[in-house]
Amino acid sequence: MSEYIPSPRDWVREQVELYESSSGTEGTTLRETGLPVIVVTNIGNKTGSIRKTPLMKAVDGPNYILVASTGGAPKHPVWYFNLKANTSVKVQDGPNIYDMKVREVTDSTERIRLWDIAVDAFPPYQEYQEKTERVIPVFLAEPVS
Ligand code: F42
Repeated sequence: MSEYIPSPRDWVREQVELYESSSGTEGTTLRETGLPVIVVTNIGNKTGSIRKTPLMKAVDGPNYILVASTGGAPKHPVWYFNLKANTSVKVQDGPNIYDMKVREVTDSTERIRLWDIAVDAFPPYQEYQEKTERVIPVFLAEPVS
């Protein structure tokens, strides 16, 4: 069993702690926005340790759209590389936890469709894309049957 290493960012670590300790009934929104958040458990691509990454909730049927925006920062978040290296994740959505497989969406038609759903769910993604040179990666997490 790998070790869990919490996020070095206080507000992120505290959100994960509250989310998990309340079994997904508290800490489930992004601060004052009231918009829903999921927690994606992933494996560190160098350490092999367990990482827990809160992300905005955007869904396409049973699938979750994961947007590697980090507020429009110039570099991809580290979890992007974790998901590229280890595609098995757990997604906690409120009280429900799902085993899922992720893939980066590279097909442009599919990406546009999923990006639009994600922006509807969390409009600041569009501003984040406008403020960074990189194309913000989009993953689709699909249930493992
Ligand atoms: N981030 C997003 O990108 N999109 C969102 O929709 C989003 C929503 C959101 C909602 C609530 C919330 O609390 C946070 C939210 N965030 C969102 C922020 C998100 O949770 C991450 O904190 C953010 O994207 C930064 O991710 P990061 O993976 O770059 O995190 C850094 C700070 C981090 O934890 N770094 C670790 C560290 O110790 O510095 C490394 C973690 C790691 O995975 N290490 C790897 C390993 O092997 O263990 C190796 C690292 C390497 O060099 O490859």
